Amino acid sequence: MYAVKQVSALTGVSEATLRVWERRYKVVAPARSAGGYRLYDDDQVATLRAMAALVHDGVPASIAARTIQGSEVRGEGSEVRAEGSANGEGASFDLVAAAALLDPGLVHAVLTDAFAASSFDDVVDEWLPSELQRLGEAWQTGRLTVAQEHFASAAVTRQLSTRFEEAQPRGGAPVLVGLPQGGRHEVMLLAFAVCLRRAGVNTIYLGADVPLDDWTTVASEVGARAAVLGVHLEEDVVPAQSVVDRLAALRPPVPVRVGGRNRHRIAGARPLDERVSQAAVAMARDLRAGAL
Ligand code: B12
Repeated sequence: MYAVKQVSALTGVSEATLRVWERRYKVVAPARSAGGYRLYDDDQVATLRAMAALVHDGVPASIAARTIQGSEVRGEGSEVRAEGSANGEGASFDLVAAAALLDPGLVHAVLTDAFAASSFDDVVDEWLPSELQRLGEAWQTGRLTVAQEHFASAAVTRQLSTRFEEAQPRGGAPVLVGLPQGGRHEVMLLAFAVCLRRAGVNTIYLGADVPLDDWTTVASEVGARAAVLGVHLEEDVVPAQSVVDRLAALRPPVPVRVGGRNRHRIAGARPLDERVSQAAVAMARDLRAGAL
């Protein structure tokens, strides 16, 4: 049997936290010595080690507790929702916790619950950017691996792609939406493409890392009405500027609008609103009014 001090050394968890896990989450129920001190057996130490590993990976303690107790966390977005708010961790539908668990059912449930709880516009303007930022922080601070981040952003992309397909394709000269060569941050751009299609615009989504020459080729082939580029990183500025310049040199010229953090650094292209749904509605309005 081990005293609490020894268990703390074996698990790397402070004595105070061990007591909280016992009281609040009932992960273990240590025996007591004659003097009333806690005594843990090998199984209990193993349980606490497993819990510590999950928490270290960024899983909220309450979810970690239920996971190791084998309760029904998997596939239940409502569990994550309850935990998110109980922990005061901000997001009600916790994408980061789902990513940490690498559980396809759970991440799907988190996303479908988030989309079911609010309008599509609110999800893409408020919830999604804040969750992506949390995902980025967890990744940057080592609480999530690159694989866990990829797992979550791929799931988000799948959800958005489905909604893009569901939105009714329209006629008329199309608007091209994509990232410049080298650019790979496509989640919000895809969200914008969904909003633009929903706003009644014939939208061709080209996706990430589109080579420079392809922009002009495609624009000429389809008779593009306009183009939208995402400009996220510093490194995206020069390739994005080249696309804008090339499309401006076509006859007739193809006007470009830009979104993303570095959008203000592009000359000759109007920056879009930060919120993708607002940006799409405004662009659709301008297209209808011939003001583009
Ligand atoms: C997911 C992700 C990835 C995924 C992208 C997958 C995909 N399919 O999109 C992958 C793994 C590919 C990736 C790669 C990299 N990433 Co990354 N990534 C992220 C993460 C977690 C989310 C990105 C995202 O979608 N953000 C969307 C929102 C949250 O970002 P935002 O700038 O605030 O955007 C706002 C508005 O501008 C607007 N918006 C955004 N886009 C658009 C588009 C339109 C049209 C409109 C209207 C509005 C709009 O919406 C937001 C709401 O306000 C961020 C974290 C973060 N804080 O963003 C890191 C982050 C952007 N990545 C980062 C880095 C460093 C990289 C890499 C260089 C890592 C590497 N060493 O390989 C590469 C670069 C890839 C490349 N060449 O582009 C850094 C960037 C730091 C910096 N210099 O600014 C971040 C901030 C993470 C971090 N904290 O370090 N990444």
